[in-house]
Amino acid sequence: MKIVRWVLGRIILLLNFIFSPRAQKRDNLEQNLVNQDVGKLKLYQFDACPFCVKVRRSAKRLNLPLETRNAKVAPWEQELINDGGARKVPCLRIEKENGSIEWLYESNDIIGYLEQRFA
Ligand SMILES: N[C@@H](CCC(=O)N[C@@H](CS)C(=O)NCC(=O)O)C(=O)O
Repeated sequence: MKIVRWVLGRIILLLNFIFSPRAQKRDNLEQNLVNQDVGKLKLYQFDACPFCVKVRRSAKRLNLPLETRNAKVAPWEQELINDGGARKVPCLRIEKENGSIEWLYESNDIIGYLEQRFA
């Protein structure tokens, strides 16, 4: 079962690489502002998780330099469990303007949030 999952994961990564989405274009000023905002977001994820790939594709389409954190390794795994509340990926850590942190689970909700904020 582990091997099947590993093989499927590699296939997903390969397809994602071959059919990489095209990034939305912005002028430099606008892109710099977006980059600044995206700096407050961190995506806790696994490389070959299909739900995480879906979110990363959305970030790429929206041209967001979204930092990813591998939730299989320290310290991100423990941070996700302790602060996010569950060892489930993808999860978006959102640092708000007042400094408070929101942990957003569910790939569709994360994509909805990114699109609503950056599309
Ligand atoms: N409905 C969720 C499904 C997420 C999900 O099932 N993620 C798996 C990885 S693909 C997970 O975090 N499993 C927990 C674990 O592996 O510990 C979504 O769309 O984000």
